[in-house]
Amino acid sequence: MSSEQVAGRGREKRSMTVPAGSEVTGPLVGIVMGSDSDWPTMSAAAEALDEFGIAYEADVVSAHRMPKEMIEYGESAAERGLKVVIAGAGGAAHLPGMLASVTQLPVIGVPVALKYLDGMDSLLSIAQMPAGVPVATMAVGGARNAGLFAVRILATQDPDLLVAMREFQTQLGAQAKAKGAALRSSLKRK
Ligand code: RP5
Repeated sequence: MSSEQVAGRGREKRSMTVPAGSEVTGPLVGIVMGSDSDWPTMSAAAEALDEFGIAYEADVVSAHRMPKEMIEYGESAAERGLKVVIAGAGGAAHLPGMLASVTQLPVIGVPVALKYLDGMDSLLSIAQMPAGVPVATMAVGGARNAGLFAVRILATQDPDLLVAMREFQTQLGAQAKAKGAALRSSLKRK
């Protein structure tokens, strides 16, 4: 996957206000990953952001293979207008923690499962951060929740987004209740 900027679909794209007071549009969330091989997992974060009309950018920023660019990405993220960074990596997954060390933005880490160890290596590499440098670590492969968590962070400053999240949660509850009803009715038929 090449460097790309993807605007939110489905809802009107959300904009941000830069310090000078002028209204500009740009990505609010940066989705980065150690390799394009992480994208099949990480694309679920992008899909969740799309559902809420959140503009995002997505790129490969490898902590080990392109460390200088990785530091530059983290250092410039806030001034470029990003509000949240979602970082996914597999194996010795140092990308989320290293980004958290050079940005003041919230970093959400997604452990990507590789061929061996079922993603436990990725999970521990991302979760076991030293005090003072937090990373909000999702479940192994939990990129959809990373996207939804980013929406929740943005919703603290956006009443419309808060309403949209409430609607989403209501729908989620309705779907769960429908599953229960379907299960109960299938048991009655026996
Ligand atoms: C990690 O190494 C990446 O995040 C990816 O999960 C893994 C494998 O990368 P490739 O060899 O597929 O490029 O840094």
